[in-house]
Amino acid sequence: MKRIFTLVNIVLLICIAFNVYSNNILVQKVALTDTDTVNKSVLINFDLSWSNSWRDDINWDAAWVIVKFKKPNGHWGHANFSVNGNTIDSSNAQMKITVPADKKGAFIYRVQKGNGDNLLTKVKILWNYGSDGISNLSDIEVRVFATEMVYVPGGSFAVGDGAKPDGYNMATNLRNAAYGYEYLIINDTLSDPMVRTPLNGSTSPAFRVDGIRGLDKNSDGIIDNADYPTGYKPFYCMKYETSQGQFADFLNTISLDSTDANYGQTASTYLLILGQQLFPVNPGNRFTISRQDSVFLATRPDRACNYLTALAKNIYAFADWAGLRPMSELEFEKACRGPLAPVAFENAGGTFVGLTSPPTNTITLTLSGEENGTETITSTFAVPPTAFKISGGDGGSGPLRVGIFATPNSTRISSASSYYGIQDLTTNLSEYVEFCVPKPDLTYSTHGDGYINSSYRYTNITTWVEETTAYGLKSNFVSGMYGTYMNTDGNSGFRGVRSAPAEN
Ligand SMILES: [Ca+2]
Ligand SMILES: [Ca+2]
Ligand SMILES: [Ca+2]
Repeated sequence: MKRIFTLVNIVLLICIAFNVYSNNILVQKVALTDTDTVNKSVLINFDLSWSNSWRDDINWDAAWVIVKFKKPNGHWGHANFSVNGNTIDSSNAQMKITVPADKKGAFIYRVQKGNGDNLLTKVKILWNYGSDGISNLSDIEVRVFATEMVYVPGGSFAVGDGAKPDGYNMATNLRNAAYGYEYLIINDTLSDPMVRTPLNGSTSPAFRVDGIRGLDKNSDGIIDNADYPTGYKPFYCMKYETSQGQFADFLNTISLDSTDANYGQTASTYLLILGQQLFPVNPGNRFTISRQDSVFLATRPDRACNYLTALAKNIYAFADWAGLRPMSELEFEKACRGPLAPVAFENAGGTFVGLTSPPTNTITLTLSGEENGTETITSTFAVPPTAFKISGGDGGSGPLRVGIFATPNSTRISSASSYYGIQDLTTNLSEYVEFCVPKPDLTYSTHGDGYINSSYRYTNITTWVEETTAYGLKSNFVSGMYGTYMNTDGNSGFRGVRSAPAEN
């Protein structure tokens, strides 16, 4: 038996502060100042705050900030930031602003170890508006969006958890091609051959992964996708699932590229048409976004957004709009367990889930308080994504407030928080990630540019989209997932990632 468990670099106890991870990032006091009409630049000013930020020996959290602007003709655009000239007037912690080379947004994060609430005043981001086709700023509307992300550092990790697919939320998994269901290590050399084994169906051709050099699709020792997101390379992952408030923000500021065939229509027309197309046909399951005239409104903005699917393609559209990208299944496993050794049938909290058949919907969760973002849940364990009944709050069956299982007293196990402090990876909604077989074309360096497409794909990044089997749903296990992406139910969600900028 080939046990290579010791090749995992670090096995540490978790020392991230698992305090309250409420989705309370806040942007206030947005203003434009210091307009330079010659060079066509302006400072976008805003205050930014979020709770329970940290930086420790392992990693840190960050805000990912993007700006959408509305031209006098009503069309929304995506602001490209300047890499230099960005500052923060005042902060209770030493912070850094990093704008990646594609200029699509800014990461703001601690540069020194510490934890607590971040209170940043007069964050100033330099926007070269001339480069975005704006000649003057009169009648420009600007909206600043921020989402919490978590840095997942580079390094070795394990893929697969040694468990045989059991049919319950694990219809397929990755395993060592030569050794039963044994897991593999992804490091800076070419891995052993691995395969995807479905519960019913044929095992995939073997492939190999080199953490740095990329993906060998056919296991012949020659790398075929050198830019594959292997999980070994560092990336930022959204701390929470996309919320209904975030998805409504997206629907309200859809940006079409000026070269798009439908750009000639009035902006309000394509906003309505595209927004409606990206919307569930028969929403239920605690989905609260509705269209009121030309505005999409979420009455429960902190609740995770369901009906996000590879089938409806709204996950690509959202990732493109946000300047992010989908996550590979290798990155998902890395984000969950970090460098720790796998546990069979474990969840993101690192423990055996203990469920090999679907819990019946007789499980009832009790919510306390109005569901306005402050509600809490009575549960001694983080409940996996499944159909359960909710008593209290709005009742029904469906997604909860993002991060609800993390409380001041919760542990990594009780809240199923990941090794890196990412929330709800194996709880709340199931989430779409891209398989590394059979469609291994995702690339580490390709991110959304802020503009979506009016075509049926909704994104111009064709390597994200596959019509048949490229995406699977991660449910309650770190390893393994549903074997198909053809799922449009009310229990599927999404979170985006972004590869770490060169400067960090
Ligand atoms: Ca090859
Ligand atoms: Ca989830
Ligand atoms: Ca795009």
